[in-house]
Amino acid sequence: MVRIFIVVALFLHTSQMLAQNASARPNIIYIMSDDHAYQAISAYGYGLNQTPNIDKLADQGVLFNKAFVTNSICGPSRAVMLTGKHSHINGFKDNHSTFDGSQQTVTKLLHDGGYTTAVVGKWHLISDPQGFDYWNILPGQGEYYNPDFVENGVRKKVPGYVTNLTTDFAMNWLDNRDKSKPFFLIYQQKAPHRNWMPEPKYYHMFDSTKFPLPGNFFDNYDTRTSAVREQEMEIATHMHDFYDLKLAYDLPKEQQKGLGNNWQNIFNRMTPEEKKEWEKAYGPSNEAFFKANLTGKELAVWKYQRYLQDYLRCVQSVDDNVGRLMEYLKANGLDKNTIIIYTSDQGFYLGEHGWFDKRWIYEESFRTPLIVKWPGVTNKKTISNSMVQNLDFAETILDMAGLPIPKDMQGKSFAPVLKGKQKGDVHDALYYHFYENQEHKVAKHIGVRTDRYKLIYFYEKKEWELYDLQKDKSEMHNVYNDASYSKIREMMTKKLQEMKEGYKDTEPAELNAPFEMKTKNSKKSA
Ligand SMILES: [Ca+2]
Repeated sequence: MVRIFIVVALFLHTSQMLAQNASARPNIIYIMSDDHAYQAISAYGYGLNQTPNIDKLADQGVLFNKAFVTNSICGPSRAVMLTGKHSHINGFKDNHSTFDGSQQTVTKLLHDGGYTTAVVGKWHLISDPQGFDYWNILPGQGEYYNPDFVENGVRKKVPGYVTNLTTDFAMNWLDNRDKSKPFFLIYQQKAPHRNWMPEPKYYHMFDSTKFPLPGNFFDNYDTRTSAVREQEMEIATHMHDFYDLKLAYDLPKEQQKGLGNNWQNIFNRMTPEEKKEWEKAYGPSNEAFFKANLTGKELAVWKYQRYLQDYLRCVQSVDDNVGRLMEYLKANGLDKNTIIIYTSDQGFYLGEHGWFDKRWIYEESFRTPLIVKWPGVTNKKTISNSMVQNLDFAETILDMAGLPIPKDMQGKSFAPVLKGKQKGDVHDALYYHFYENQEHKVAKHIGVRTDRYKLIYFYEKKEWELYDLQKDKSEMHNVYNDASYSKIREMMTKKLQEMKEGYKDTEPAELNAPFEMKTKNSKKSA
């Protein structure tokens, strides 16, 4: 009798512990939109648009003002997030790479640690996802209208708008998941990636809005290196009339090449009814545009306005769908124990320096929005100025899940910042390396940013830039050759060298700074 009692008591004790553990371990939803600029989230205070649902996350979470990436482009950023390792270590350096899915990832560690795992939406790592109980991803960049999805290896065309469909698939998996385990869901929107095709209900949003031009929209790149002067990402010059600016529908055969062909294929995904609705929406303003016959600065400003209208329309659907997902969590009793991370794979230029796109270590593309809501931990709106990086995401997620962080990951958990236990910087300096120089002619570069200064080395061109961010937030004045900054230049060059070695980056082999660096030995002999 006593023995039976002990056995029953032990059983009850064990099952209680398991239940407690399960409830103590938070669910985690990692939301990453593609190319979502922090300037286009109203919680960041830029006033371009309203994102009430993302703002609600910030109302109960920590909004990071100084979150950065290591390599500002789609695939590489995703690989860094999954591995907690720089591009040269995880092997995915540019969008022409293929991710080695056999390596250690945060997903596999969570899965081994008792989580059920899924990824829906944008993936862009070429190889199939590994470590996920369920995956339903867009092939490549994905399409806005009636996109193909690949569900656990099976590809099919799905009618609908991509941003809504991604949420449908996420909620469907949540309904059908293994509910005995905590979950980790990677929910990644394609929007608002180029070529910015809005949901029909937003075709006329911002029709009468005149967006203010950034102060440096007509940047002439004075004091900057040839790397900057030779780029091809200016709104005025490098946007495509049909693919980017939607100034044509069906194109004549001879124009159906390059991005023209891309546009035609995208347009042809629409049903005849959808095409009619599209032409009705864009037709009158296109007609007015052709009549006006704009040139020079007026033409550049017109392109900027259309770019922002379409970009921000796409963002609106992203925000709606964050709202849908949050409502789902609440309705299913999951809101109290689910951590929400909202971020983008990098920042984006909304006309700053006259640009669209990303890639550079300059602030708009180096930075990324980051908001973390952790129920029971981050209960009121908090702004953090701690420097953190997407290199830290895997470590932070493992830390929040109560799992150990492998020693070979290169970032740091910023969970102490979320808990309010750490006020200072997570990093005193950040290292950056951009490799891809095919599209937009952005030269390869490495760089380091401290709280005040930024040093950039375009190593194939052997050109340097240095910025004092306290005096020059918009990075318009390269002070590399300014004698009053010679000590800073030396300090930052040493920092770059140290970080490059610390992270085991071997490219470029030498920094070849155009001045004699005082080493420890030369100081001694001096
Ligand atoms: Ca991206």
